[in-house]
Amino acid sequence: MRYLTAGESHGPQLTAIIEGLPAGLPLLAEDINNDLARRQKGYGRGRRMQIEKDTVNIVGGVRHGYTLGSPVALTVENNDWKHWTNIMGQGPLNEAEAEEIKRKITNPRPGHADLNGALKYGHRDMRNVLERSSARETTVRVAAGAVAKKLLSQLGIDIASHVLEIGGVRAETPQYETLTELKERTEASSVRVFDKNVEKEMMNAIDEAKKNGDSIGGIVEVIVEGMPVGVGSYVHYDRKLDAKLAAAIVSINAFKGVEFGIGFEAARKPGSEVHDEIDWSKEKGYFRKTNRLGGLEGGMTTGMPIIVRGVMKPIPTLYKPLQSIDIDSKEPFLASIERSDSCAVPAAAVVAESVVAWELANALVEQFYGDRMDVLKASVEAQREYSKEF
Ligand code: EPS
Repeated sequence: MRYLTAGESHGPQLTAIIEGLPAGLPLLAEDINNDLARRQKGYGRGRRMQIEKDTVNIVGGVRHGYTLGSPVALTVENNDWKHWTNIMGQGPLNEAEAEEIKRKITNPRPGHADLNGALKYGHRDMRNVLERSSARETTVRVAAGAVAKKLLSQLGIDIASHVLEIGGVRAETPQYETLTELKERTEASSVRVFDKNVEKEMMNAIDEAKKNGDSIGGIVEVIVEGMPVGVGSYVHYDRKLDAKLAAAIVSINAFKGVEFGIGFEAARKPGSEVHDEIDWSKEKGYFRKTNRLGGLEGGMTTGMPIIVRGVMKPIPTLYKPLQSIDIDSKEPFLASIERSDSCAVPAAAVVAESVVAWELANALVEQFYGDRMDVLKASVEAQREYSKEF
């Protein structure tokens, strides 16, 4: 499968086209809208989220509640567009309009795509860069991820995400019985954290950053249960599932690093404390006694829960200015104030969950069968039985 997205942050809409989804997957707008609403929440978001109320239009590939096997097209309108019809209009401007909006953006924000993007595409008005590099685009990545999650749920695979760290405030590793418990507790938290003891502290850190005109980042974790064994491959670099997941996480705006299982801690421990011992039982088949490697060995799933973490840097759009250079005057200036979020880590957890869901759904469809949901289901089930009895 693959998908493309299009659309600018303050343009009329965002679009995703998904190609290669099996026919016969039940799919309703509400399956997607729930995740769009989750992405909009989170303490630390700016004013834009009060303007938007993201809902999806399914405009291709679905009939009477089921996918057809044809491309699935999804759109989400930008409510803010009505305030930007001149600045972001598609047609040429008349003289009066051009005069009204003549201010170009010539002052790149440190840490954003502005300057590199302007140099790459030759844009003297850096609005042409920032409109697309904006994290607004993650709206339709979450929409595509929600479709992937629906496919995973049909195969008995469950996924959750939560926040582990914000602005240096670290939560305890969550102790939960079921993913449902983890989901219910973290969804009820305004910073999407399981550990109640640090919730207020995280919110205070966000308030403090906001007060100082600054921004803060953090760490999010995605957990997936129910993947069959052997998804991905060891035979070639571009078929390793952990490599694909790592690329997906780092492709999220402002994400700078990835860990699986105990992650970077593995550098400080001997092999005997890193690798997971193998066991077998009649009910479960092969399993690991621990899950330090986060469900992935040799580029393939082990059947244990997949545990992936991503590091998000603080958002580079700051009220507190950093030095930059105006590309017209070449004079130093203190970077401009744009409307921004002081912390988007809770929302980014939902984005991380979505991109992980996409990679896993894609790997399953590629490996087991891609045309029909019933055949895909039977094929995944057969693999589960096979690996139990192997
Ligand atoms: C963003 C800047 C803000 C954020 C935006 C990402 O938008 P605006 O420029 O309209 O104030 O709210 O995030 C979203 C719109 C979203 O849907 O997540 C940026 O510069 O990346």
